[in-house]
Formats: sequence, C-alpha cells, structure tokens
Amino acid sequence: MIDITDRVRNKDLQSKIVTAEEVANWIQPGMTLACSGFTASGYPKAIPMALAERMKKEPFQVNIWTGASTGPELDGVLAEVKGIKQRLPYQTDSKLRPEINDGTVNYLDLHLSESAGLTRAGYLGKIDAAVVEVCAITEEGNLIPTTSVGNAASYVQSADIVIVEVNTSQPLALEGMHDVYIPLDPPNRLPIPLVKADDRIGTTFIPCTPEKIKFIVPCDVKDHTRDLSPIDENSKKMAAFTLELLHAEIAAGRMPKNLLPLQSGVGNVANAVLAGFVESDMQDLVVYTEVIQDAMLDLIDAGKLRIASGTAFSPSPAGMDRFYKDIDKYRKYILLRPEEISNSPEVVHRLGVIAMNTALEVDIYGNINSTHVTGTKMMNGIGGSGDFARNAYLTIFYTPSLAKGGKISSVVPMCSHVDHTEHDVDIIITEQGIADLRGKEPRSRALEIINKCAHPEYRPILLDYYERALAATKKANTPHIIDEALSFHSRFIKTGDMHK
Ligand code: 0RQ
Repeated sequence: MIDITDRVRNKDLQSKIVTAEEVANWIQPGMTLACSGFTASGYPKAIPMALAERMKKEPFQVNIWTGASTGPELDGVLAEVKGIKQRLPYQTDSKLRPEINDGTVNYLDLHLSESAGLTRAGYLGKIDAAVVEVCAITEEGNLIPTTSVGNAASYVQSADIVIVEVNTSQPLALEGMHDVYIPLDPPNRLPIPLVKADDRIGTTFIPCTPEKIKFIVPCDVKDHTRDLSPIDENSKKMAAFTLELLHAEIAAGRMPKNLLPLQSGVGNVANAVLAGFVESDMQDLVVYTEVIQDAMLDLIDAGKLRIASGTAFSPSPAGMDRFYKDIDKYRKYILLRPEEISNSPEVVHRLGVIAMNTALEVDIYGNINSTHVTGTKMMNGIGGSGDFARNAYLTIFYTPSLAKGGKISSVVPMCSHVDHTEHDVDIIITEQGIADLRGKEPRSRALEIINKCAHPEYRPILLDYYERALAATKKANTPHIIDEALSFHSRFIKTGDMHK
C-alpha cells in the first residue's frame, strides 16, 4: 500500500487507513455518496474504481453527488457498469450521457450555487457518506482539499460518515490555496463578507473531526484533465468581438480600464477569449469564475492577472506540470473556494462580474438553450451558467452561428428548451458579429440578432419568419407562429439525426 502516514498528521487516525477494496465492500446498494470534485479535478478515484470492479461481479447502483463533472475514474467507470442511479448536480461524461437520456440514471441538473444549500436543507435526501480527496489530514482531523473545493465542505458538514482519499500525486504545496466558507442557512443567513475577488473569508481546510472519519484510503492516481484543443477560427473571431465590445465599454465609461471580474465557461470559446486577453493591452485583470484553466497561467506570466478566484483548478496535463514546476510563483494568484461562494449570486452581483458562457442555441428574442439538444436530450447541464448569467453586470453568450456541420442554424425562431431567459442576456456573440440586446424591446432584438449573429445562409429564412410572425400577430410584443417556430429544425434536418 502507498505510504500516506506523513499526510495523516493525526497519529490516531492512521489506524483507519484501509484499501479502496475494503471501502468498496462496505458500500451498500442505494447509498448516497457525496463526493468532492469539480471538473476533472479533486475527485476521489481509488474508491470509485474499486466500487466499479465490485459492481462488475455484483451489479448494483448508488447515488453520486459531486461539485460538478468529474473524470473517467469516477463518472466513467461507474457509468460503464451502470452503477449510478441518481446523479447531481452536473456531469459531462460521454458514457453517462446516454444513460441519462435512456432513463437509467435520474439526473438532477441544478444551479451549482444552490446544490450545497439544498443538501444542507435535506431536500435531496440523506448522505450516507461524504467521499473526499485530500492532500492531507491535519492533527485536528481537518481536511486539506486538493485541486478543487466544489461542494466537499458542505458534504462533510452534512454527513455523519466521512471517507477520505489521500492522494499522493497532489502536492502538499496546494495547502493554503483554499478559502473555505460555509454560509449559515435561512433564517440565520448573513451577508457573505466578500467584497473583492481576492478577499479571504474562511479557512484553508474543510472543517472535520477525527470521529467522523471512518476510512482513509491511499491513492496516487492523477487528476485526469484534458488536453487543450487548438483554438478554431470561429472561436478566434468570437474572442476578437469580445475584446472589441469590452474596449467600447471602457471607452463609454461603463467599466474601468482593467475591466470587471471575468467569468468564463470551459471549452474552445473560453480558451480563445482568455488567450485574446493575454495578447491584448489589458492589465491588472481580475477573474471571479468557477474553473481556472491554462490561460490563467499565461495571464500570470504576461503580468496581466491580479487574482483568479474559482472553485477548481483544472488545466491541461501540460498546464498542470507547468503549475507544479513553478508552484510558489503561481499559487499566489489562485484562490479556490466552495462553489456556493465562487458562484454566489450575491457575490457575482456585488463584484459586477462579466459572465461569458456558451449556448447550444439562441433564439431571435435572446432566450438561450444551454442544455437540451432539440429540447429533449440532455447534453451536459446548466452548470454555473445560470448563477452567473442572471446576476452578472454584463452577460454574454456565445455560439457558432451554425451547428452540426452547417446542417442547422444555432440562431432559431424559438429555443426548444430555455435555460436563460431574454431577461438575463445582454449580448450574443457568434463568429458573424455582436448582438447588443441592452435597451431593446423584443422586436428590435430580433432584427439585431438575425442581422448581426445569424449565418448569412439562414438570415433570409429567419427574417422571412419574423416578418410573417409580425403580420400574423399584428405586431404583438413577441411575434411568433408557435407551431412553425418549434418545427424550425425539421425543415432542414430529420429530427432523428439530432438525437444521435
Ligand atoms: O456535440 O460533439 O456530439 O457533435 O453540442 O458542442 O461546439 O463542441 O461546444 O464544447 O463549447 O459546448 C453548450 C454544450 C457547448 C457547453 C455547450 C452539439 C455539438 C456537440 C458540443 P457532438 P461544441 P462546447 C461553465 C459554465 C452549459 C454549462 C455551462 C455547456 C456538442 O458550453 O455544456 O455553461 N454549457 N457551464 O454538435 C444541436 C445545436 C448545437 C448542438 C452544438 N444548436 N443543436 N446540437 N451542438 N450546438 C462550466 C461549468 O459549469 C462546470
């Protein structure tokens, strides 16, 4: 067994060190395991892998709660053996997705900022065990998180039993990068005392006691973060439009020269936008987001970042190596908090965040579908996009104007599913241009979105629809021909193809 005695600083707790297989055998069908992890960072690995091995011989299911998505050693291995019954609050695993869409898995797609509070209130049921990856356990039994905080602190607080994976691939130098603060619940809730992105308001550990800890398992499996894909042309164009827009905001006196705190989703567009900042003339940037990726290291190296606050540090494997090589330099710029704080509507609103997230499709009035392909099949989930979109100072959504290899338009008359309403969306950017929806009523928004963001091939079709809807409704506030709006895609593609 890997030696973790130096990381279990409470000597009495060392007697609780067992193998992952022992814990897997203790787990009972139907249990709820509330795990650490947010993106492919800081999730337990040895225990789910051992559990999946047991389930291969003896099929059963458990409920898995986490911070957000995880890596293949948790969601992937358990999906392969159909070992998950209920999953919340977010996931992105390609093996789990079909099980969500064929009824095998009950998926609760939650606003990430709300998931810890719902757990504490008990709406979601009882946690049988919190399963948490740590760098180390302190003398007092407190837990030093690794590359994410997610919901781990609230899960530990709510659970009677805590199972700890001590991961020796996670360096002890991560200690000190966390700021763990758990708000009180109503009616005792107080303002979250965070007024600047770099304020520290909590502890550097997840509070726990030795009595709660039932098992401690060694693990040396690394976070399974993904390689960066090269930035495509559309994303580069969307990044350039973003910089153009933000420069105009500064010129109009609506933002300071170093902007306002930035939040960006994950993926190609987010990478491109952040890479655009590295090359821009912007200085002294502040990031208040969920996921901290490679581009933050670039911003630090370029001397352009004051602080990046998030809940997960999830760079590519190369980015992780780069971080570890120079950890003393980079750690000063990175703070990891519970997702209830990184995504807090109250804090996002107070700081005046610029929220930048990606949509599957947008409609001509500014509603956004982030989750459901043709309105029924779950892609990933709302994640933190709603936390930021509703509460940010400036809310931007991105999508390439065409999807499915150009077979369909991402700008549609009416979204087949709405995650973010027209009331939450300020700006839409595609590779075609910027639609500024601020101060515009629905009819002006429609023309702005069609003319600035739709692909030229679909623009006449969308304009024709809009003109006919205007006539049919005698210029109603939001003109629509409902049946036609919802069957828009089927004019171009067999609906069945969309479900693949
Ligand atoms: O599917 O790979 O099967 O072809 O959607 O599309 O273009 O790779 O885009 O990786 O940036 O993801 C909205 C899903 C975009 C993501 C979404 C199909 C397309 C492809 C992915 P295939 P791309 P991205 C921070 C904030 C919600 C959560 C969020 C997401 C697949 O950004 O999950 O914002 N957002 N969280 O073919 C049908 C369309 C489509 C379409 C794309 N119009 N119709 N299918 N696709 N457009 C993160 C966290 O919260 C942790």
